[in-house]
Amino acid sequence: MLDELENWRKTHYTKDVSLELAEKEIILGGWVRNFRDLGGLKFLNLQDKYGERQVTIKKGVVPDDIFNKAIFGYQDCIMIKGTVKTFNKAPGGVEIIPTDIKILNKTPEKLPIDMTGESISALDLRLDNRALDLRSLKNQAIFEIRGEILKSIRKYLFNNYFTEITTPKIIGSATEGGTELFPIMFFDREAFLTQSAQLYKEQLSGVYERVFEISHCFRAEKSHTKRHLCEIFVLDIEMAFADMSDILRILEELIHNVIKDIRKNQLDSLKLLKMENKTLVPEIPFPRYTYDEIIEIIDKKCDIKIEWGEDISTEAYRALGDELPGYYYITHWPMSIKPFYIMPSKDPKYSESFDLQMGWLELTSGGTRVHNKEQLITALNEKGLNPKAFDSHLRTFDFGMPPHAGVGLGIARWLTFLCGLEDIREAVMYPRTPERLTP
Ligand code: AMO
Repeated sequence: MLDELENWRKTHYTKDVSLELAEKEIILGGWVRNFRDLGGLKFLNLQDKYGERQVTIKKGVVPDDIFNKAIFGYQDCIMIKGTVKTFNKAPGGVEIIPTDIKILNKTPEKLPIDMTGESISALDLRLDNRALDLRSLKNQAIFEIRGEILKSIRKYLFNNYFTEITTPKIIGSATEGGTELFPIMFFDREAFLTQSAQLYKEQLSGVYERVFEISHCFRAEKSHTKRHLCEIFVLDIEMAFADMSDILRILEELIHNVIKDIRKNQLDSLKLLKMENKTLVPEIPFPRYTYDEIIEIIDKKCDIKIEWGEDISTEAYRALGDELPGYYYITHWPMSIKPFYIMPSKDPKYSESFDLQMGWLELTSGGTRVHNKEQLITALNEKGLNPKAFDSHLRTFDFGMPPHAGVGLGIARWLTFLCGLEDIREAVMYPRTPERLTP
């Protein structure tokens, strides 16, 4: 028989149960992380969204009916009413001696994945059971850090006169060139899921001057790497009356500030992930290398040849990461491998574009944009795109579009790195990859 919630309400989260509450009566609610029955003594680790506390159930100390009722399965959903006692060896330096218990929901005898923290189940199995898996202390730490990143990004950008925008995710035609789009039915017409807020954020930089959006984008790439997803969450920034150099400065200051906030507000999460000595506040400005300098480093130091004009291969990035392990910029990429909206350099072989790298990992791309309509139409034609398909976008360039520049940063890529994770899927609550559509 399961208990009813009735008028029981949590008085605290586990993290708030500290020595100051000694001898006070509290109500906690959560799940059974661990349960050991030693005969006359039972130990229960109750976890909630913020961590865990120990509940000690000793025969003769707790009422007999409560002692007898205290038989739990892993991840049973329970509430405990009890008194806080000082106990050095327990998490938080306290234990709870129960006066009453509610068992609100039971779990099967055997859970599909390990939830005690003693072993780590295979990632695919964990993802199959994600809502359960997300309760692990490691996942709690990862997603607390993610929350801090988003909060801190907003804080920094609002303090710097940016306006938060939201742009459509259902679009009528390609944003970035027609490839990698997911088609959908929009009533009786074909439409697409957006692959980037690019065009809308450019348009809105001509309205609100400094804009940002943090939102989903969709990439129909059949990539099977540890850094590619089909549904991504991207920070998009766009600034008017600015060029690439302004974005380089804003972005490094943002990264610097966000990591400072993570260390200030989420040090325990970093510690749980054993990243407290690795995820350090980086010095700014970040080193800047041109594409030409980078392919030379890859050639001279890594002994890998990149033909001028080619993208940098994964193998070359991996080797480069050994040479340049921190944050650094790669600027002035060949125009031939950049999208139509990127401004060519004075020497038009090159472009006013950049990537922010973290070692081997690409975190962002961005650059100065073309703001002249005729030049943009020429660029579309040169990339083999039909300017007619961009008609409504191009029209906005008739009405005084300012010079502008911007950047897009993949949140999950950055989180993967900040938390020292192996696979980007670990940095997303419900990842979408070519194989995974559920849960
Ligand atoms: P880009 O296509 O480089 O640029 O995307 C921006 C950033 O998003 C992340 N990202 C991905 N992360 C996981 N899986 C993927 N499949 C994936 N694709 C991209 C990366 C990448 O750096 N409109 C431009 C940005 C701009 O110029 O402002 C754009 O979308 O971290």
